[in-house]
Amino acid sequence: MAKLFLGLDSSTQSLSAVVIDLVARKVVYEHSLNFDRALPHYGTRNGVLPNRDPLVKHSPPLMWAEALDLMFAQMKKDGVALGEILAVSGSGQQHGSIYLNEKADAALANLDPQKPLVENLRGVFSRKTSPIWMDSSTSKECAEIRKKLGGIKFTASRTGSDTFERFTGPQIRKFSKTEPKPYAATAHIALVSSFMASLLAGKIAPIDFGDGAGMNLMDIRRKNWNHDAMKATAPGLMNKLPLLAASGQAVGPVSPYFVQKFGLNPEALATVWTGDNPASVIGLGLVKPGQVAISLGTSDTFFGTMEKCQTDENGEGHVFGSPAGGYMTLICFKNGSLAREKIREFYKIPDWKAFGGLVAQTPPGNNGGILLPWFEAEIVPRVNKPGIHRFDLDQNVVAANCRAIFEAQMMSMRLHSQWMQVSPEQIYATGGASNDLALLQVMANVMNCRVLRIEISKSAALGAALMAAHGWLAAAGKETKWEKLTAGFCRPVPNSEIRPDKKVAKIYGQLIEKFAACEGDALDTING
Ligand code: XUL
Repeated sequence: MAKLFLGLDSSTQSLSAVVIDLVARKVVYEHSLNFDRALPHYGTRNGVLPNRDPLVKHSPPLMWAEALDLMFAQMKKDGVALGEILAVSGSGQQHGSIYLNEKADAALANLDPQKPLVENLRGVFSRKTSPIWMDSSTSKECAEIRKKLGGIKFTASRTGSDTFERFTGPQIRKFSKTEPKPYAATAHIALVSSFMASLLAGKIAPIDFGDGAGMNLMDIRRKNWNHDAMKATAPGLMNKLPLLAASGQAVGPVSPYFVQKFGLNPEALATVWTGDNPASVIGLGLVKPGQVAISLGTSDTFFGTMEKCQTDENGEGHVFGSPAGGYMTLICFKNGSLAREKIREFYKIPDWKAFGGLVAQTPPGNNGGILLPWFEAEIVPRVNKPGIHRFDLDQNVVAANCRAIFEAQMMSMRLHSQWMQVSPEQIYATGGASNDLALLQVMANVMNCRVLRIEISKSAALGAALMAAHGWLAAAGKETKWEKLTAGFCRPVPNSEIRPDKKVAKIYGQLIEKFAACEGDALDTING
């Protein structure tokens, strides 16, 4: 008999669902619903409400609730055996916050299946819109909280990250300062993940240790709310935050709303959700300390798992709780594909194959030539003034500049992930540019470890389905090892392994010092 688990991912632009069968060890259903197209009456663009201030990015929480109704209706229509689903979990875009008033508890407990969720939720919000992770309007609040917590190093070592504009704490502070009355009327603050979990559970759901770490409010080591951080953020915050719990942990049976309306099993478990990045870590199978994935997208991101909590004293990288226990890191390099494409365009190179051919014409290490490709303000390292910096590199030598961008990006990843004190055994490469073999070979050589490609389109929703299975097994008293649970679901692309060339790796082992010095010089010049 099948054992079905549902994972949902409420991201910026869409809601996705993945159903897995744990017995057959495969994905049996997947579907995505794009907010702009499926719910045009909210007027969002790419999931975000237009705003005159380019720094302000909000979304309507009712849209996310309505999408949940639509998704269940679609699954029912598609013949998904909803009555056989044993547990539901999920993930949400990180950092976004929802503000509920004192009517929320009763509304959640009495969701009426005769009415849509949107009607059931009328009047429960103390703030109509939700600031999301793309919002960067809280620089002032970031500085205020950081100062009260004792600077970058202390903020990072207590909460897992320095303060960042998109993090929930600075967002809550701005709301409490600019709209004190609606803030005072707020009985519960939820993250996107815990809001969606609350709808499914029919009660306020906990925030998990993964998404909770994206708030600048959770003590990253003790995994409880940090009093100093709450005090530095806003008055009376303790009473507005829900409990913290492990992702996948059972909250209770699903709300009768979903049973009566869509035929979900009344015994199906609603569980604690997490953030999309922590869920992706599970979906990609990074469940053992030392496992690392690099996603090569518009921005490049470095995900890694760690057993012990190490924080970045420079405050560039983030530490979140991992749903598999222990910790994970997320380091985001903004000038990823964006910068690679700029170089390709600048030198008028027709395609990536030709680009790889040019890289091959130059020796690894580029005869010491270094390029710092900060086409856009960079997150890691922190660079506020965009600019391209060249060291021992002639702008007119095309091939050397092509190699230089690949080498710079990989050396930057190596340099800025050292604080984790994790030497990866292997790296999973994912994202759009991960089919570029020339780039992956540079990655293997710079990181001095094997690189394997992995292609999972809905890694967060898959991770959430696996979290649901883990939570259900735990509730039944059957603790299961994550490695066993994820095996078979997350497999690298066959024959995709790229091994490092030991001689070349040695060259990078030396060049990294020069790279770090060049970066230091460039930052000194920028910062005056
Ligand atoms: C992570 C972050 C984004 C969102 C995207 O810190 O801000 O990756 O989670 O959904």
